[in-house]
Amino acid sequence: MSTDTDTVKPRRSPDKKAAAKKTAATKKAPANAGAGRKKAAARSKPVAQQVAARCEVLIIGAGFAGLGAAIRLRQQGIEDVIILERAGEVGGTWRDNTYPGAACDIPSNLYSFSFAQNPDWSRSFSGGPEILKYVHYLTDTYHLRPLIRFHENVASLSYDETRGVWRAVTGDKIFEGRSVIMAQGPLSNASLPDMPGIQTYQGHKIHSAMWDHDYDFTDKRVAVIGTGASGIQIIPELVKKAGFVKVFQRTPGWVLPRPDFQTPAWNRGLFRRFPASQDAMRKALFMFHESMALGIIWNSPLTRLIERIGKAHLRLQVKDRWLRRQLTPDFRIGCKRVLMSSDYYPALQKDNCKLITWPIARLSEKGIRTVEGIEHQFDCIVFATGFDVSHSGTPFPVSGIDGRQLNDEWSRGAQAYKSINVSGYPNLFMTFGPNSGPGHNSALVYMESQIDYAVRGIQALRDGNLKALNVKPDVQVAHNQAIQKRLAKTNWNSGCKSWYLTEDGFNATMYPGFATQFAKQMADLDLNDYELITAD
Ligand code: N01
Repeated sequence: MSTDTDTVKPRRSPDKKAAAKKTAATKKAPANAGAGRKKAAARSKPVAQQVAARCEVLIIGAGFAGLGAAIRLRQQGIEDVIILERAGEVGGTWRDNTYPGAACDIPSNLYSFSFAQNPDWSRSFSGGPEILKYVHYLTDTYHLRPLIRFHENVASLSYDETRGVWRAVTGDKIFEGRSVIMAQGPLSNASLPDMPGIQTYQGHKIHSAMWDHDYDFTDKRVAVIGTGASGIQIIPELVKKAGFVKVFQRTPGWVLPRPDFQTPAWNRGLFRRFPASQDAMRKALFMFHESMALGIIWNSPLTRLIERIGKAHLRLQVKDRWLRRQLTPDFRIGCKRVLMSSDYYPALQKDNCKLITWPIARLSEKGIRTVEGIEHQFDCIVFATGFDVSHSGTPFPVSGIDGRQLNDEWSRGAQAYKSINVSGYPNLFMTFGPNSGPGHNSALVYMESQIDYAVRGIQALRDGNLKALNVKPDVQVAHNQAIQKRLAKTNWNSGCKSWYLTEDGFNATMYPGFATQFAKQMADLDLNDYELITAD
């Protein structure tokens, strides 16, 4: 057995722990929470660091959202932009998730920016490396590198209301911006589960989002914990190499076939010569995914039809009745993220693969002990167990007017106005903010409309010579009441457990509607919804 040292450590932020305690109290999220503000303000008081740079717009994160925001800002003539990136390269999710088999489960023609389409996608569903190449293409084509400060990990963000300026504190520097676009991504913090014995295990540990490319899986005894979107992509690759793979499944998910094929050369030529043809393809894909919302988001006859397709896919690929039973989901399709794979079920049936459905009791020195008392011994455990999602907290302390802390206000579930602004935090724009998650369509479509909204807001500050735009609290409350009312009728809130929900079931993640509705809501920046604070 390998005795390599750990590659990742269990992570659970103290903020999140505190938030979890508070969430137990109630299911209803408050508009504002004042308690603890003074203490929190003191905590976040800037230390005596030097201001490294000032700019009009600070962007946090150089993934798809941050880079897209910088492109759109510049296209509107807003050039004074700094992007703070904690790593040494661009790419966010696609830089970090390099596990074997990483790919997107949304067609590439839709999983790209409408203003920077790529006619050369090699496959219908491109792999991680090709998506990362596209991110690099965006960075270089739009000359974004000079804007990026690499290795600047934002530790806190605070608003100086006297000056109307946001201060981002990184290790030993301060960056100031009149506006901030938070684009750090909702799934950027890999976390190992809080499993008993996780520190005891002496073998190799790898998290899906922090892959160890130096580890040789050849002939190794490998466990994969987790059968979500990451797990089902990793398993078919591991069974090709490892001695054996045991898959620890807690909840079987709905799996639909993934029609992945190589793009024919004529098709790429057509897209290059006639960009309108690619536009038309993108629109067709968009409308197809929109129609899926009727079955994925809401419970309808289409839900049953999609479930039938899922069951037929399972029946076609798995002949063993007992295995089929173990893989049959017991929740409504759409409640958790729908999985797309044509090679996951076949991989599970390879001679060197075994599905384990007994719950895990604990990790031991040599492997995993399941509740019926068996110890499974492994050289390596792969954790495809998901991320530390901040739906009831913020990735770093954010303090607004009067030192109010976003973490406190969100302790019972995050909420914002149109997913992008929060009252008391002027000129702060979020991408993938509360209730902007798509369940059926491309995340980039949602992201683009958020970016354009932020750009319009920043443009309004300029045009009106304003110091700040602060969304009115009552507008935010009314918006969220409507969102939660609509969410109550969706499949996400139909009773299963997923990363979309807080521990007490509050849905701070998903948008309860079509992507078209989301884009429509974001197309309209109504200044009446905001307190306009004029420049002195
Ligand atoms: O994480 P997940 P993921 N003991 O949270 C199990 C995006 N993504 O990394 O279902 C045992 O979905 C957990 O079990 P259960 C996409 O948005 C996109 O796979 O909670 N098992 C589950 O099976 C996705 O939704 C692509 O019962 C434990 C799994 O681990 C998001 O990333 C590709 C456990 C976690 O599944 C996250 O996906 C990949 C425990 N203690 C990811 N803790 C695309 O293709 C957790 N599990 C675009």
